[in-house]
Amino acid sequence: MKLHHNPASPYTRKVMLIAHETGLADRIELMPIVVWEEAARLRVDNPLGKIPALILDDGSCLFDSSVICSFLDSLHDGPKMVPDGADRWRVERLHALAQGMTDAALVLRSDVTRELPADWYSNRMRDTVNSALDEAERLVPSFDRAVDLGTCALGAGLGYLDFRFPDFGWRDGRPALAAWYEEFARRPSMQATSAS
Ligand SMILES: N[C@@H](CCC(=O)N[C@@H](CS)C(=O)NCC(=O)O)C(=O)O
Repeated sequence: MKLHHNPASPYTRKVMLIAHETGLADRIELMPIVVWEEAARLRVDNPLGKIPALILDDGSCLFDSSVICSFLDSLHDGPKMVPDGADRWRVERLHALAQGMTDAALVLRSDVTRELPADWYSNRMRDTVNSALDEAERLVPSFDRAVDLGTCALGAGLGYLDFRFPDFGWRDGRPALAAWYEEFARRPSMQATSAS
């Protein structure tokens, strides 16, 4: 396994902490990257242009850090990093708290480093949305009419784009995704939860 990695990234560090604690660190080859300078190279593996991203032996790539940690936890026979039973929700809640705190600290950090041109960060985020949409367009044939956590997250995200960014034009050039969403948006769950 290979990990797009930078020691300054707290999410990457969390993954490597789990790898060490579960005895898997030796199986991971670290591939150093500076995300702000090498977004194009990173997006080949992770459409979101973020680290950590773990390349598996079959060439597929797992992201984000929570998914990678769950994957690593499935590979070993020692004590699980996310326990079963009632303790699971205590651990998951603490994880969510730590993630939220880290997410907020990263926003503070990007404010500190704002000698960047005014639109640099929002342009990068726009590229990330488009790159994720392109990947979703590619994945639509694999959905097979599934209703699961993945398709519900996608339905919610696309609905948000329509709600807050009606001129974004996310359907342009993405006919499969547009057709999938048109049908998914008719589900009673989508109708019952619409903000608009
Ligand atoms: N939710 C993601 C967050 C990953 C993340 O934001 N990583 C930062 C580095 S610490 C990054 O790659 N930022 C680049 C960007 O946001 O474009 C995870 O848990 O993996």
